[in-house]
Amino acid sequence: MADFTQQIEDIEKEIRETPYHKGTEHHIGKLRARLSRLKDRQFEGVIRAHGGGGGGYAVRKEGDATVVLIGPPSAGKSTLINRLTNAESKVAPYAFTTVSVIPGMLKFNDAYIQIMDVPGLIEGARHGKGRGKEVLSVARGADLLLIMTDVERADQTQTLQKELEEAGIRINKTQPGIRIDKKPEGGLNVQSNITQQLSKETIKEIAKEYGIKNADIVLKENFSMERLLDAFSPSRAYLDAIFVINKIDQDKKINRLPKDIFIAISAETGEGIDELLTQIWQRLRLLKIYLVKADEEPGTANPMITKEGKTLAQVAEEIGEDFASDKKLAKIWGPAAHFPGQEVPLTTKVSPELQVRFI
Ligand SMILES: Nc1nc2c(ncn2[C@@H]2O[C@H](COP(=O)(O)OP(=O)(O)OP(=O)(O)O)[C@@H](O)[C@H]2O)c(=O)[nH]1
Ligand SMILES: [Mg+2]
Repeated sequence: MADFTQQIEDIEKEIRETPYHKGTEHHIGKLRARLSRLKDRQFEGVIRAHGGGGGGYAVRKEGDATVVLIGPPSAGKSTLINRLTNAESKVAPYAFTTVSVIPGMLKFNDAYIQIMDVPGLIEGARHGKGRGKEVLSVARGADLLLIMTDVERADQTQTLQKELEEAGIRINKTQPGIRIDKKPEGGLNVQSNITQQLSKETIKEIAKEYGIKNADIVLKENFSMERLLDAFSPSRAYLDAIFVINKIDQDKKINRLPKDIFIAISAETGEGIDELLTQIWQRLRLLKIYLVKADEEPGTANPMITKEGKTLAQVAEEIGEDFASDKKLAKIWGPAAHFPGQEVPLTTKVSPELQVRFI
């Protein structure tokens, strides 16, 4: 495995020693981009050297969505998956009880939500500590992460988040608003309707470091340098996460933590689990709709799980290509219908409790 450590140190030193101002911004941008690429390559090297997500780690995604439990050893991840699903993951009062990925299935609101229990994550995971690199590669495939620690280690949340960030995983952030249309020639053309904090020169330098020499680049948000580097890095993952503090049965004071950030539970007694399930459902943006067949009255006979933002055309495609091929419109009932049986185009978005007949 190639070792980029020396190159990384050299660039970090140069960045430290270069004063940051308008005149040096493009140079620092170039260095930061180079650094970011080296770190990505170093991390990829670790993954390859350890066989990536393979070797018994890759577990097929199943169900309507996949949630991965991330936390330090002994946080109670296995206790939680055992409570929520049919899984029987070993629980014990010592670190690294779980040594592989244990999947379980949770049925909630007619949806099948796959939950994955994984080994504990510790600082230095991305360099291969513990089972870190495997855990991180499983995390990347999640639709939602539960970042979980316990009352005695509430401060570990930040360590975990930092470890994920260092491994290219962005938590509770949107995908960067950028469009890059590569061209065979003509250089770089940077456009934006939004005032940018970085100069065009800096943006171009960063693009070039990522091997983009000819392209139209449209920026749809005001990019910080950090965020722009992310936008050019192909290996970033943007994941939603819920922060969970377990074992509140041991320490009630933890209930004073800000409720909009943390959910406090006891995997052992079941306290807070209903609230957690509600949050999981909301954050996965799952929706339940009902299909109404041609010869049926509108009702709740055929529930289907789908996701916020999908159109009726996409829902029809999911039912089947043959089914979708001759459908032009839909009739809808339920909260979103202006009147029962309203005809709508297939570009209409799904909404909760929608009853729909494709015609
Ligand atoms: N008091 C209390 N103890 C708990 C709770 N949840 C888990 N535990 C205990 O904490 C210890 C560790 O639980 P596990 O579920 O094995 O933790 P884990 O996160 O899967 O640990 P690793 O597999 O080592 O990463 C066990 O002794 C559990 O009984 C809880 O809500 N309250
Ligand atoms: Mg475990």
